[in-house]
Amino acid sequence: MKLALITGITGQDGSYLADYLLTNDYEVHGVVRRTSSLERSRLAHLFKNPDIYNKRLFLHYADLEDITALRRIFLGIQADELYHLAGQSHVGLSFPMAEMTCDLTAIGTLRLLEIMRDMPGKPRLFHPSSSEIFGQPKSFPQNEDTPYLPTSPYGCAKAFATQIVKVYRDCYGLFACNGIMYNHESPRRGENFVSRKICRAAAAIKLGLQSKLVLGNLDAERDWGYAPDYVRGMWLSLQQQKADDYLFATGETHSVRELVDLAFNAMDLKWESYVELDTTLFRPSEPLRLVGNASKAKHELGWMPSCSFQELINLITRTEFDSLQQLGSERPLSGGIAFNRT
Ligand code: F7E
Repeated sequence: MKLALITGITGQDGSYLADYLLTNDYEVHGVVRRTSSLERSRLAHLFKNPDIYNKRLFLHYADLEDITALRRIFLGIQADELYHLAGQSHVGLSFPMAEMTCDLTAIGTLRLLEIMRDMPGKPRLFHPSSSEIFGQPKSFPQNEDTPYLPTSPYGCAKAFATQIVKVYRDCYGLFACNGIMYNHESPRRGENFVSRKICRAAAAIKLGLQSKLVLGNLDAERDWGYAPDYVRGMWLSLQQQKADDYLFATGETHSVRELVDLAFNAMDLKWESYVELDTTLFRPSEPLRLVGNASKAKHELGWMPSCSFQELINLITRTEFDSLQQLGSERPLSGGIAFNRT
């Protein structure tokens, strides 16, 4: 049985990756931050399974800044594969929280590489890079050779982390891969990312639980895919003979406005009646359009995206509708206008 260690296991990607690896007979260890809330809802289905939790799925407490705790966990587990998914992943919030973002995302990755260098049996490392490293690219679609021109603290931190992974691979022979991930969404996406925020609002408005949706830049264009596909790409990257970098994207671009239109259409609503713009939600700078060319991953890994943009937005909106209907109005909507300023 192979052993995998996942930092950021409670996030969207971490939870899908845990599902994927457990289905493929792995023993999975996750590193989690200590927080005052014990809610780890994306893993709830695994905790409930007596054949999985504390049998093939184990959680360990450590912060990314706590090198001693991390080193102890890494040495204790001696994983075959290490998926480093933890970090501050909200691009908008990286402007007010620039130092924290760079410390976790850039220096956090370097700290992990340093621990790996000293380990006797070195795991294979997957690092999720981001299309944000390209910022305002000069060529479309982007590929693995497109120069980095990040426009946010998050993009800068990811550019550093991506490059340092390559440096450690080349200098120290580590099996370390970057996956350049374009936006990938699902019903498990955090509520302050635009796909989930919009789909949740459309469902809540349909159910009479919310009256309006406040958004920032509707003209931004992104390449949006389905998160479980991207998690499969992470695993495939580590199954190759040689460590390399791969870009994961659908090759299609859509605007935030199109996303709004699809989500509200799925609920038979006209979005123009409910959406308000708020300039404070615009970022100081951001990529206008990003679209990726995943030919290398398709040819070398046999990777393919499985879900169209319309299917993805329908899936998230309908899942929101069902879960909000079940919850009724008992739970306050954190994705609603009162709380969500991102
Ligand atoms: O924004 C615009 C916003 O926050 C998408 C992360 O996973 O993908 C993600 O980063 C677009 C941007 O994702 C709102 O300005 C308009 O143009 O869902 P998002 P992101 O910033 O693209 C990349 C690849 C990553 O690596 C990141 O970790 O939507 N937008 N109005 C808004 N965005 C948000 N969040 N909220 C709004 O109200």
